[in-house]
Amino acid sequence: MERTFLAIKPDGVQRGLVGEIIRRFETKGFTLVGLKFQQVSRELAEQHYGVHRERPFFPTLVEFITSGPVVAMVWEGDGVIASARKIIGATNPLSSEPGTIRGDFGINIGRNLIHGSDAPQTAQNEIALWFKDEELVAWQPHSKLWLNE
Ligand code: DAT
Ligand code: MG
Repeated sequence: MERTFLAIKPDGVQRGLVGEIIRRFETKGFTLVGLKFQQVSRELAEQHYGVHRERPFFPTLVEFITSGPVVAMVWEGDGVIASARKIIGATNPLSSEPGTIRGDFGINIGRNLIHGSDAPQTAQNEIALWFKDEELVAWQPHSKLWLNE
């Protein structure tokens, strides 16, 4: 079953949007299989955003993601990687469609509330970076039969 890594960034936590953001993935029908609330180390932040290392915004990005606690999550479901990216919205909240998380709650690219893996390989790498195998829970949601034909 497909899995993706999502993280509510420090702005989402500080603005009291944790419940609202989690609700959107829950009510869509995806399954939560991993969840932790943590202060991110500089080392983890730099590894997570390693692909952006040479970009001018890299130092402020790392500064921001380590500035307060984040909610790290793994979600499961058919098509969850691409669907979660749609639910999250475009990178710059001013361009994100209303109805998306960034479109509904953000106005600045450096405060865009949530991270989501962008492809299967990235999802696999990010899940392994943030979670140990034993921190992920395989379970059968009772709603499964009512969500799938
Ligand atoms: P996304 O988070 O939509 O996958 P990304 O991977 O391109 O976007 O960039 C990672 C984060 O870096 C993004 O959520 C916000 C920040 N960022 C991206 N482009 C930026 C820019 N041009 N200026 C400032 N911050 C930027
Ligand atoms: Mg990205």
